[in-house]
Amino acid sequence: MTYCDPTIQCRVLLTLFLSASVASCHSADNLCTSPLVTSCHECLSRGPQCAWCFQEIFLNGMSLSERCDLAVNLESKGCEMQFIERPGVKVEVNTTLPSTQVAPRDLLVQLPPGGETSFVVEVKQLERYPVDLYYLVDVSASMQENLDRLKTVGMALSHRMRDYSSDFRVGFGSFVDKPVSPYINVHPLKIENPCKDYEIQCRPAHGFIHVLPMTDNMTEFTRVIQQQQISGNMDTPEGGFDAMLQAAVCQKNIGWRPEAKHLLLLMTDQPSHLALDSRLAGIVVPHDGNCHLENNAYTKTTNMEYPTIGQLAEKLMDNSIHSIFAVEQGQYKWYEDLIPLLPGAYLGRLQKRASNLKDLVIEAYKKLLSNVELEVAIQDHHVHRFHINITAVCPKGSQATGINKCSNVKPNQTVFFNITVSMKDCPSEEEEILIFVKPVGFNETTTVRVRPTCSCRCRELGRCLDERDDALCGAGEEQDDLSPARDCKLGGSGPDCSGRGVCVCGKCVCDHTNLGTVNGNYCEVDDFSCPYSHGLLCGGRGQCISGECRCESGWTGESCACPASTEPCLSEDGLLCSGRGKCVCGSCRCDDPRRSGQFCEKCPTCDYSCQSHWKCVDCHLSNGFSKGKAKECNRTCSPLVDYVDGIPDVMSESVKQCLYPSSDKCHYKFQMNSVFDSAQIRISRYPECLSSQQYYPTFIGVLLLTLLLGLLILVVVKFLLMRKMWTLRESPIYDMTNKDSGYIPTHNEKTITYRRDQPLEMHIHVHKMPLKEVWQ
Ligand SMILES: *[C@@H]1O[C@H](CO)[C@@H](O)[C@H](O)[C@H]1NC(C)=O
Ligand SMILES: *[C@@H]1O[C@H](CO)[C@@H](O)[C@H](O)[C@H]1NC(C)=O
Ligand SMILES: *[C@@H]1O[C@H](CO)[C@@H](O)[C@H](O)[C@H]1NC(C)=O
Ligand SMILES: *[C@@H]1O[C@H](CO)[C@@H](O)[C@H](O)[C@H]1NC(C)=O
Ligand SMILES: *[C@@H]1O[C@H](CO)[C@@H](O)[C@H](O)[C@H]1NC(C)=O
Ligand SMILES: *[C@@H]1O[C@H](CO)[C@@H](O)[C@H](O)[C@H]1NC(C)=O
Ligand SMILES: CC(=O)N[C@H]1CO[C@H](CO)[C@@H](O)[C@@H]1O
Repeated sequence: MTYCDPTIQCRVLLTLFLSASVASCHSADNLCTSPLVTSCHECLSRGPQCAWCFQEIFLNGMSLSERCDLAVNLESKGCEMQFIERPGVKVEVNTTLPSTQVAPRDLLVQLPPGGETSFVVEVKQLERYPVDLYYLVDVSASMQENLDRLKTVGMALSHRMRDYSSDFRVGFGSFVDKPVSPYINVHPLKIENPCKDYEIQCRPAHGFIHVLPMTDNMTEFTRVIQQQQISGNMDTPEGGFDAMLQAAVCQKNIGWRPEAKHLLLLMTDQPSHLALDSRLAGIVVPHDGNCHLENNAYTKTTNMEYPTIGQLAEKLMDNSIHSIFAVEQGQYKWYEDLIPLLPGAYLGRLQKRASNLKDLVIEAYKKLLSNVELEVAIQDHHVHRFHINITAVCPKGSQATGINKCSNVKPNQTVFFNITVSMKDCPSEEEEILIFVKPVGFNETTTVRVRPTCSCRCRELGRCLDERDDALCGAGEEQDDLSPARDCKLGGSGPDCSGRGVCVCGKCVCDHTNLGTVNGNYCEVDDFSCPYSHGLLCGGRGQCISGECRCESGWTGESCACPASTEPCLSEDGLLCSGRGKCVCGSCRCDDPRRSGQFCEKCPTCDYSCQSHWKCVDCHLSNGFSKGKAKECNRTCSPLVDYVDGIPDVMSESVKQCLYPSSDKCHYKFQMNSVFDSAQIRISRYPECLSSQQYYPTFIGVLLLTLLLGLLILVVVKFLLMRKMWTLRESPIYDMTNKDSGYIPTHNEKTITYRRDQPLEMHIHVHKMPLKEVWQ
């Protein structure tokens, strides 16, 4: 009969479609990356697609949030596979449990928050089942006729059922109502015999009495029915639900067989009391849903409320019970409204004197078996956490009635249910959450054990939640390193991680800022807070540590822009900046602000007269042109002088030729570059002197020449004056009348008297110019 032999792996038949729907999302809408994510737990909570890298050396020093990303991104960023905490959806099927009709029986589902998974549950209705039918009969006075009918119907039904069932058993129980006011008349005599008014002997009212456990001995069944007596009560509704619940949950007493189809037939001509009706009788304790039978009588009937419909439905489900309501016309409507609330229930119209009872049961059984319906139950306080979508895939010839039900399913046909489970959020505690997938009326259930994957193997960097996972956490030898003694303070003081990160297990995990990246063991290194040079942080020649450039060797300065060596400042003469300046940051800073040039060698505004260098030349001369002693000459000239054997005549504006007269007869030639004055003073080693033989003749020559020239001028002047005198005598124009023309006073005498307090006489003698003299 079984279609899935437990010894054979049921997997073959078990078409399980797993579709782990891990949304592939692209970086544009990547939920995982957020600076707010600082732990694996937070990361996984962001969505099923998020993964966490717990590799310790991953992106060393990077912000923690970098560890949360899509798994593919983490991998491309360099996180090794085994260090990626990926919540992934996993479905494991436990094939160890035998199953005849429902497969799989046991599923383990790993779900991350927000994750979703689908699986398929197969349900197959067998051809023939053992059947347990329990007659639950309302024995209030009005039911007398029905009860009489039952005495005869038992045997006949048993015969009819052989066509449908391999093994048919029946049981019997009776009910009236809670035996308290106002449901019954509490007059002592009426309690004893509620039918006293009708002069009939009937038995006291009762909540529920279990009369006959399941049996296949129809003789016995008939015997018991015949013994049944009518009872009585006062109000119209009866305590049917109270009795149903007990009949459902008291599995042992009733004798329900696990392998059988359970049919609970309720025969009544009245509606049933509902939970809160019991308050009329002052009963306020809610029904606890448990079996309370003692000596086959329901003991809590006067203490506990009627069950709610939900409670009843749940208990019927749990105990795989199909309920059949055989009610009379008058109450049909009332029960019709109730049926949709009770899974696997059948409502049939009971005719007068229960004449159709046999057919009704057969009809109900056939109908109930042809319906395959799935119900899902989630552990109480987790209901809100899950969303479950069921889609029934009905076999040929059947109809889907609702999403979770197929009707008209024939024996041997299989119904597939595609079940999608999604978990919205994580439970506060690590626990396995049970979801029961139960086909109505079947003795088999699928247990889905949901294991929320909300926490990580490694909760934090390098620290394992579970010691067994040490290897996975990649921290085997690092464990000691993570002792609390190790701190995150640079140099043992100051804020943790330089105030730019968080200390996790003694290791800094640096913040992520928009300015740039922060890293280093103490988050002390960054790429933005140091001086720049040539557009590069620390000139590209150093590390930025705690806001200061730490330069590569050979470089110095705030932004590592300065060569550490003074070599660039060495002028040709081997001195720093020609001895006229200091070497600052690889270039010369001249002492004399007028100076310039790479080595302070230029000085266009300095004094360049030849004389200004005489002192210098003199110094060199007095040192005898010795290179060693030249340095003793003053700075102003000592290093700048070059001694040459002879000064060539250079015709250049920048070169000045000078003489230094060392004595009367000798001079030293020197040459000075007016732009590059310093190094370019070149002094001729040898003086140029005039010898005495050469000197005197020249001198006398010049002297004689001067005398001769003077005489010549005198002669010429005399001659010109004589000519003038001649011309004056002959000219009438210059007739001086009475005056002696030969007399021209040679002096003019004037006496000028200035009037003052003490008159002072001044005599000014002005030589009179002789008239005849030529004045030029
Ligand atoms: C399968 O289910 C049985 C019974 O529930 C259980 O004992 C067993 O450990 C499960 N096996 C696996 C692999 O989950
Ligand atoms: C069936 O029940 C009757 C009376 O209750 C009894 O006499 C008979 O032995 C029973 N049959 C079996 C097979 O138990
Ligand atoms: C369920 O019912 C079937 C058919 O009657 C039976 O073979 C199987 O053993 C039952 N399963 C359980 C768990 O009782
Ligand atoms: C349930 O699944 C069906 C079919 O896959 C789909 O049409 C429907 O929208 C789903 N309902 C919900 C609430 O997800
Ligand atoms: C149902 O399946 C069983 C076993 O596989 C087979 O013996 C039986 O004939 C089938 N019944 C129908 C109606 O197909
Ligand atoms: C089950 O339902 C899910 C979601 O509606 C769907 O993705 C999947 O393909 C379905 N599986 C089958 C076997 O129909
Ligand atoms: C030769 C010469 O010029 N010597 C001078 C060098 O400079 C010092 C002071 O700087 C003077 O005292 C020397 O007279």
